[in-house]
Amino acid sequence: APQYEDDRTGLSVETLKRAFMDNLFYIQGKFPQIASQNDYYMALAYTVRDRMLQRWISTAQTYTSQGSRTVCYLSAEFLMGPHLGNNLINLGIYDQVQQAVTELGLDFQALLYQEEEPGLGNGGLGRLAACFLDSLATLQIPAIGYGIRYEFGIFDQEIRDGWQVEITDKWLRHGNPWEIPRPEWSVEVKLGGHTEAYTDEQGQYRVRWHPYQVVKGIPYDTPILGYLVNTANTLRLWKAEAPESFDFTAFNRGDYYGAVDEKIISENVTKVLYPNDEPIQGKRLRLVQQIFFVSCSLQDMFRILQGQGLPVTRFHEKFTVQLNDTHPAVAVAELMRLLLDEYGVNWDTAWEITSRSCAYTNHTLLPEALERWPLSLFGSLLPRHLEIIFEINQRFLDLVRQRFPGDAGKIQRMSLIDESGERYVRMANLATVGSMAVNGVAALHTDLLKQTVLNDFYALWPAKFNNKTNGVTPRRWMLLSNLRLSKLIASRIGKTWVTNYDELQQLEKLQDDPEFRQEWRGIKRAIKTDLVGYIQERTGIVVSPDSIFDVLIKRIHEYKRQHLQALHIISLYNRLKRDPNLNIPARTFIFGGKAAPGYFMAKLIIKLINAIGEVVNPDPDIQGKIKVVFLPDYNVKFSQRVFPAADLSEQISTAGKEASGTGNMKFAMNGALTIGTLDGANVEIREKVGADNFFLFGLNAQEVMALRAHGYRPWEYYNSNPVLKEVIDQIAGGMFSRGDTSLFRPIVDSLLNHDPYFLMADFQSFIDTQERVSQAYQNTEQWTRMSILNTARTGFFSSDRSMQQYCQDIWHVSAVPIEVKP
Ligand code: DL6
Repeated sequence: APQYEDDRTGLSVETLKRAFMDNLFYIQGKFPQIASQNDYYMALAYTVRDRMLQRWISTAQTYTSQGSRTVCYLSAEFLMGPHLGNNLINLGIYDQVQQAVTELGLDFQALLYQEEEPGLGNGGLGRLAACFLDSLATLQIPAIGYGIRYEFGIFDQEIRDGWQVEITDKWLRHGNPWEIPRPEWSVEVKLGGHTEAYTDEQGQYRVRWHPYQVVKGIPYDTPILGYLVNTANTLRLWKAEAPESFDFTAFNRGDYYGAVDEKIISENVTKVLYPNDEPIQGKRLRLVQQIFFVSCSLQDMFRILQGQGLPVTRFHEKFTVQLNDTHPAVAVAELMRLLLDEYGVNWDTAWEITSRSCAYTNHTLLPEALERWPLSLFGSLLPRHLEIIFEINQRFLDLVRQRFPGDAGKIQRMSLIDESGERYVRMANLATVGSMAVNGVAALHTDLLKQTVLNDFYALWPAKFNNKTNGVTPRRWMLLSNLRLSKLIASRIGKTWVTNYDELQQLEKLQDDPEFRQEWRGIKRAIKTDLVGYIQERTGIVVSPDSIFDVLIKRIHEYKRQHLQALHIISLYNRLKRDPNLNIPARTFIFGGKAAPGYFMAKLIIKLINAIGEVVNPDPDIQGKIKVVFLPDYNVKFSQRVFPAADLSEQISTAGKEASGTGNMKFAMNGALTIGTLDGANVEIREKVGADNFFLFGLNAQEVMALRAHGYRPWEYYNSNPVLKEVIDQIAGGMFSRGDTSLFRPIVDSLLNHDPYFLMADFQSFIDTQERVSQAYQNTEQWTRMSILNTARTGFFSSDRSMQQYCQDIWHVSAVPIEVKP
């Protein structure tokens, strides 16, 4: 056996230390006395990346030589979170590396924390894409994640005077050790201009597109490791550049600055991620982003196909293209265009290939979030695509007329073009028509999708529709973020639950084991104590680890009802003021989440939460029984500290509004109990953990719809419920705004007059259920038992299960194990 391990692949602590110091010297160009924390982080990241490359290259070689069928996951967002810790877990070298770093006298956790996370997503949808990539690699499924390399991801959030302030997210400023640019695989994307019809030599009708502008896309590749397997798939993100560094015609005209302007315009395409929850109409650049990454990705697939010597007509055999929401829906038209115009395939064959390649995941029923582009904008940017969409539409509507003769309403609703006023292209209709499968992300969501938004399409093609309940990866959300709990679990049921999610059920037999329960509690308390320190560091607020950690972390949105929790806090505060000896456990209300910069109400809700904290936290009358904490800058890195520390998970959206939720799954897996409505995946979580181990409140989706249909009068609840009335009056009367009665008026007015999210209707049920939570928490043994059962019974929500279902039912792909060649 060799005495000396290779510096780039060796895994002994000694070799890791040597490799680390070598990278500090040769890559960062530093010696320890002057090295910054970031230099150390980079040296460590390169040390780990070296150990991934053999897997990555062997994976690519295997897929190429075997011509493996490949999943292409198209998503405008990938919210990956920090890579370093996750890669250590998936390589199985976490402990060795921790030891090596510690022996070098460095703080391992601080180095993990040093990583600037790539915030290339808004929330649930982008994070789901990241979990799916982890699971696909772990399942050894050939897959490429295709997206956009935004120079600035989701903004960083600061809280000043209780208000959200947005700061540019310069995540690339210190360099990104995980990506490798591949300029040799650059492609060009056409925009604007006009089309011209002609007849080719064979007498075929053809179309030529004369674009106004061309943008170059450069792929940046990041390896995505599977857990303890050799598979390393690729996340390929596109960066926009001008095709040449100078436009020589402009240069020759002497218009040097004009030429540079062109370059800047091109590079703007991938400058910034758009925050969601804002009207997108008219955001031309956003549509440019969509066609840009879709076209780059499809062209890349053709390059791969041809590289393997396959004809373009076998595209759908080689690739399955998943559209993550409608953001990449233009792929339907772009794939048709490439086949028709670039490869000379006839319409019927092109349509067969396209509609057998694409599948579409819907992530929202909110009408305002359904994408539609003004026809004028769409046509000016994508004249050829609009022609193709018209043709698809004509053929499609002919089919609808045949199936449902004389139903003009149906034609209007199903058309790819909204003609009710200003004309729009409806992206969800395009995605549905052009896909072989359409799925929702939780059972209830899929049912509602079939009954409402896509009901006409369901009537036409029932077999196209299927449910795929979301999941989250147990690697990041348990192993990495809750190592202590994972080790305890492993000590009793072994380690294979990490990839065999059913095995967590074996914990059920330990629910009554006093020793196990005590260890379980001890871990929760230790993690809570860590979070106490973090809360104090970030906000200056001192909280007790013995209080209930009651957590509501997610994007701020009226439908998610952070303000319902605010009403609850005030009502509890009122009770304690009246009776300071009230026998209820102390609670720490923890909030986190970003509001879209243009979403006024969401920003006002943040202000309200902070304002309540300012009044409640220092009040000596309540003896510290309530603390309200708004943790700034909610992101993946921060959430990894919070999920494991939670006792209570708040999943309180208006029933029928949250498509699935995935935070709800992370909480339950980490042993938090849920208080929630029958919304999204809460329904399935409750089914799995058992009704006794879940705090249910509020109207269900049918009841919400019925109430809306029969005329909902929120002020009736206000008038008839003195507890609610007092709370609303206090907000309106300036109790949380230093006497200013106008500040929170928009919230009060919305609740009293319209209350589109039914807070007033659900208030009493919420308060009563919170009271049950307080009672339950006082029975420590019983609470621990419920906590254990939540973890034991939520293995189903592993994204491995979601991915297995997509692979079987939609993609028809199978595992390709990778052998690493030395
Ligand atoms: O499917 C992932 C995630 C769901 O868990 C959330 O319930 C849903 O709100 C979210 N949707 C979005 C909105 N995007 N669009 N369109 O992020 O998807």
